[in-house]
Amino acid sequence: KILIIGACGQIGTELTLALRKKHGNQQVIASDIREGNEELMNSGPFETLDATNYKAIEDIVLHHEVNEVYLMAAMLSATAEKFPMRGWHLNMDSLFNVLNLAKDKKITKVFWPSSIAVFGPSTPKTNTPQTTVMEPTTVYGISKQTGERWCEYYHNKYGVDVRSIRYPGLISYKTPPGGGTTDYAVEIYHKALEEKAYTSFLSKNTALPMMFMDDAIRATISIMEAPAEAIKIRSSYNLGGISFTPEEIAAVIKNEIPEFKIDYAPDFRQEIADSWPSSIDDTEAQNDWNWKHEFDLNTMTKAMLNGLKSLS
Ligand code: VAH
Repeated sequence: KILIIGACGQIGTELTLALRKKHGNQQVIASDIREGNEELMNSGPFETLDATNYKAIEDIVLHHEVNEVYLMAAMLSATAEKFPMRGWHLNMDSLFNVLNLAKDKKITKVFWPSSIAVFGPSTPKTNTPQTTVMEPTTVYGISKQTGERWCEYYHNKYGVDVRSIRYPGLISYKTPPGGGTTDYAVEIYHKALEEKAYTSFLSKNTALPMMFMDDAIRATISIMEAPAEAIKIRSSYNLGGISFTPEEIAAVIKNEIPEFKIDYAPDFRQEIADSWPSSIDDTEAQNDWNWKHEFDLNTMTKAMLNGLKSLS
């Protein structure tokens, strides 16, 4: 059985639905600190769970005969800057809980998300390579860089089969934006439909690596289904996708909504965005487990606007 921890978050929600579709609703247990949307809650088993509580996770693993865990619970970049110690403890304690369950052979496979936030101002900004200088300047980025080091350590020292992806900014319409710096690119679609205008908290030429959620979910399932010997990187894989600025995404939205207007009021999140790369080289993911993204800015924009309209 599969357990998703943080199943009601931005990735967790869509990952749970995709895994239930693939394996059957009863094979995938969703868990989170709070309940999720109707589609998620009505489609299969749910457990309330604090990801920092080892015993609580162990009870669920034993009770439901779980053998694979996707740990999707985390505090994202902008929120973690407001609550550094809470962010650090949530992101790290939850990872140690799951890695130790695997070390003790109570589960056999782990997925853990990293992020382009592991890169910092001294990292090469364009086509950022898999192995490079990484001096993250955010609590979230530090926790993800440390988490990668521990995943690789548990794999090398204890044979834990943990797999990880450095997600770019993810764009989706099924869940509201959740405290991420890249979430301007989610909010902009909601505001374009509701108000035909958006004030971006990042400046117009801030290019960031991004990906439509459908691609990210496909990548997650793909890396987990690859044979263990194909996974040569046990810290975390770069995952490229598209790269755009607020000005560029606004221009594509205008193609669909001609009267859409954007203006710019950078806030504290500008400094976070400026510390991250603008595009990512994911050659290793392409070579090791045949990764290839499908959505570009145009097809993502159509999917986002149609998706939001279908929910309203
Ligand atoms: C954030 N969406 O903005 C997340 C992600 C690369 C960005 O880690 O914090």
